[in-house]
Amino acid sequence: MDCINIVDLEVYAKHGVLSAENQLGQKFLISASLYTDTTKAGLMDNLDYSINYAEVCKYISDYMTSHTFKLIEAVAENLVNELLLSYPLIRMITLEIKKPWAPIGLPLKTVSVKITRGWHTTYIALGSNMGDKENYLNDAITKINSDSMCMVDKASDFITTKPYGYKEQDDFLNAVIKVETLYSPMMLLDFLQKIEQEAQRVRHIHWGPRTLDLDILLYDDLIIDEDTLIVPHPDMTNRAFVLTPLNQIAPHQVHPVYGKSIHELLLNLSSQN
Ligand code: A4P
Ligand code: MG
Repeated sequence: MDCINIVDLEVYAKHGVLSAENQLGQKFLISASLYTDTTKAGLMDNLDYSINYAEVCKYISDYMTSHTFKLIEAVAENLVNELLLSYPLIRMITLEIKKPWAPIGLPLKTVSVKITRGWHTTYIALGSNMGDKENYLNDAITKINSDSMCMVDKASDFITTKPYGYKEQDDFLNAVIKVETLYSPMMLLDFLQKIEQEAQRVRHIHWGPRTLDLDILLYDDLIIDEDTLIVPHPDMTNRAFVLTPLNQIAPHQVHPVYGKSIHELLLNLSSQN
């Protein structure tokens, strides 16, 4: 991806663990790589299609001087989030904060923290088969979209489906949404589980009735195999109630394990049934 680089922007600010650092302040040097697509701005020679680096430098300088954190890790984490939220054209940032005057009682050139954060594309399956199903799905989409760390980019139609797995239960209403998020996969899972809990979801039977089920289907091209999170969702390729709405919004998306598009996976599944 294209990149706009800011190198060693100098700011006098008051971050540090020692109280002297918070009172007297010291010099910080900030470098930022702003990943974005510069093609349109380049072809049109028009700043409206790019990120104004003068504005970003002022933003960083103002942020550094109007906040006080103990750790430069915290400065970096918070500043990156604010930049990603304030400048929608930035897809990813690598930010380095150097502290050349770090008071450690020994000579050093500089100490720094460098982090990379950005927007990620994830697909989330929604399901409900209790109470006002449509309302549970709509409510969940509104909650996800209202969170500052998430933007719902696309939503499939809501489809009524016969129960898969445990059959002695009401029909489901299912959908899939495409979400741009700043959450890591684990943070996203926590966030979605909170929304499930708010829907008064109680778990009695595995694959049994539920007011709201939110499953992470895909997260970029990542393959995750942790105790509490498996991505891509391990059973998604066997589920028409997942592949049908996913195919509606992302037919050409490639499954990172099988290397096949969602459209192909749906055709395979249909031919088996
Ligand atoms: N977990 C692991 N990976 C993921 C992931 N990618 N996304 C863990 C979300 N969670 C993931 O899930 C149990 C645990 O899975 C979570 O705590 C998380 O750490 P759960 O939803 O709390 O429990 P569950 O519902 O009993 O099991 P599960 O496997 O989530 O059920 P499913 O797979 O969601 O299936 N038929 C139709 N037609 N439509 C449906 O929507 N849904 C189910 C439930 C069954 N039949 C259905 C439908
Ligand atoms: Mg689930």
